[in-house]
Parts: sequence; C-alpha cells; structure tokens
Amino acid sequence: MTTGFKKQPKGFATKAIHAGQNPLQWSSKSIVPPIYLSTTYKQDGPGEYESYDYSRSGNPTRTVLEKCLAALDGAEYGLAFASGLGATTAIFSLLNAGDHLVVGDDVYGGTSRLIRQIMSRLGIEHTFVDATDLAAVGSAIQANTKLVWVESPTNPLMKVVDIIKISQICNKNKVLLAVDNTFLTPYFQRPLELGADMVCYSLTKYMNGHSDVVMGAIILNSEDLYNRLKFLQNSMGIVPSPFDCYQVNRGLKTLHIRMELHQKNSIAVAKFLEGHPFVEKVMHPALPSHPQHQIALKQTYGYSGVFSFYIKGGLEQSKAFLQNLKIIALAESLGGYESLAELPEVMTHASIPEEIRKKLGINAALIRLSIGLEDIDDLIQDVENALSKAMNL
Ligand code: P1T
Repeated sequence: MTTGFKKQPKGFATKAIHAGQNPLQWSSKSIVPPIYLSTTYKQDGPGEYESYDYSRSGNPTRTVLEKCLAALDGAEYGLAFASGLGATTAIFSLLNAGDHLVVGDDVYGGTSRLIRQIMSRLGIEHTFVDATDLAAVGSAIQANTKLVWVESPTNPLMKVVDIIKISQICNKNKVLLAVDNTFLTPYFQRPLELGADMVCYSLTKYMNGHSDVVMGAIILNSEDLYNRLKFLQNSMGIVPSPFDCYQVNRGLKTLHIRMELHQKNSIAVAKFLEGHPFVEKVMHPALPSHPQHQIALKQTYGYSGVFSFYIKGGLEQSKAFLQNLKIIALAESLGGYESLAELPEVMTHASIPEEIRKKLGINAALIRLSIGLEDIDDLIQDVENALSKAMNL
C-alpha cells in the first residue's frame, strides 16, 4: 500500500525478534526467554551480587523486555513499568514542587487527571496548551518549566504535533521533552530520533497487542535520566510482573506485521466513513483531509488503527451506533488484535472537566475506533450496518 509516509528503514523486525534475546545468556540456552518468577536472588556475600538482588529492583525477564524495547526505538535504555500511567508518573516525578510542566491540551484522560488532581496537589504547576500551535507552546514555557509533555497523535482528537519543531523550542529553553508514543509505536514513529528526550508508552496497547496485559515503558538515551528513572521505578514500586514482561516481549515479535494491517484496515474504514452521509468529520492522520497530514508524512513511517470521527447528531445517534456494532466491541482501550469502539466523553475522557471537554470538542458525537485485524469487509459491513441503525432512529 502506498501511503506517502517516510520509508521505514530496514532492520526493525530483526530487532523485535532478537534484540536482548540471545539464548546464550541463560544456562538452558532456550530460544524463548524464560520467566523468572523468583522475588529474590542468592547473594555471594552480604550485599555482594552480580546483577540482581530483589525482583522489584531488577528481574531478568524484565531486562530482556527492556533491552528489546530500547532497541526498537534505537535507544540506549528502556524501563518497564506497571502501567502506562505508572511510566507517566515516573516521568512527572522527576519534577520538584514549584516546577512547571507544559502539557498538550488533548491527552489521555488519565494523564490529564494525574496532572490536574495529583501532581498539582504535590506542588507541580502546569499549563495545558494546543501543541499544534508552536507559538503557544513557546509562550507557555516559563522560567520554572522543566518538562514539555505531548502525545502525537493525541488521544482522542488525533492532532499531530510537530515533534522536531517542539524539540527545538525545548532545546532553546533547556526544557525536557517527553512524547507519549502509544498510538504509533516505534514501528511508525521514533520520537528520540526527532529530538525528544524521553518516549513513554502504554504497552497495554499495540506493543503487547493482545489486550491481556497492562504495562508501560520509558525509552531514552540519557544515562543520567535513566538512573533517576530507574531509581523512581524501584523506589515508587511501579514495576510490572515477570509474566507480563514475558507476554509483552512475545507481542513485540509480531508488532511490525500487526501495525501494517492495523494501518491498512483503519485507512479503509476511515475512507468508508469519510464518504458516508451520516458522518460529520473523520480525524485520521493518514488521510489528506487531516489538518496535520503533511506533518504526519514528514515525521512518521505510517499510521496505526486508532482514529476518531464525529457522527451526525448527538448522544442518541452515538449510542445507537455503538450498541448496534456486532463485531467491533464497545470498550475502552485500543491497540489489540480486536476492533473496539468507544465514546470518549463518558468513557476514557470522562474525568476531564466538562467545560474543558466542550472546548476541545470531546462531545457526545465524538466516537473513537480502534480498528483491529479482522477481515476488512466484515468491519466495513459492521460499521455500515450500525450507522444505518443510527440514521433510522
Ligand atoms: O492504561 P495504561 O497502560 O496505564 O496507559 C495509560 C495511557 C497512556 N497514554 C495513552 C496515549 C493512553 O491512551 C493510555 C491509556 N488509554 C486508554 C485506556 C484509552 O482507552 O485511551
């Protein structure tokens, strides 16, 4: 499929399958990395050990995953966390009371809640800003700003942020830039190569890809930041289980294949919706109608399966659409092999204050789809059928 995106450099799949997985590193030489369940490790003498002492501080199964994750972003270091929000918490915990954070105005509801309801209580100040407006980002930076946090594309409005230009603004102001790359994964976008200091993931989504693990990660190149974040990972106890690390590592082996099909299927569904009389607007970065389509072509290698659209009408029509879907399940989350649909206003973004939701355009007509790997004809038929039910109310 020709999409006009940057050409993916060779070698991604080989890294996903082999990086960090050399069988010679464990005595059994097993091809599949073992799951180390032990919480503790025998020491050579008191306080004397080679690599591991206690499983919160470090675990060999986690190490395998962290090495593979780092390789996929072309980075030095990877750290796995108990959830995407756990990873986000660690990054925000780099800040001190009195520091200031600039955040994209359209981010996952849980991230927004963490900033507004917890970080602000701990004395960390923040400014939400439309990160597609570079002048606004620049003027939101204050003397005490330490971090800029963006998602690209954003959840749920799919705004694409110019990461290169924002990283230049951050560099000029000596402010760190963290990019939540959950929607695209390193297969389609590598923010460190675009100038970001840290990449954050909800591994719960595409990276695991099978909707059976909640986990997060931070990927980075700075040794100093890595050491500080590793300290936080251990000290705050935000660690994943070895079994979950095994699962995500397994999921990564097919990431490249899954992402190609997510892209193909989601473009097909988005194009179908764009031509449908009962659809107001489709927001899909791979479509030329998307306002930041050119930025997407410049900084990414493709697009995933998640996108949003406005249905004509309001809550009644959205509900009828969502409840008449037969294959696509009405559920939160995204990035699994199965297709999902949701209403951000009352589901993933319900914790955002109503007036902010209204201002952003997160309303009862906004539906988010996560297009999975099912047969495309079945998906389009499902969407078509649910739309016609909503039209005939
Ligand atoms: O659920 P968790 O693994 O903690 O990840 C949080 C998170 C972080 N960043 C982005 C961009 C996300 O979308 C999420 C979680 N999002 C959903 C559950 C959702 O349905 O949007």
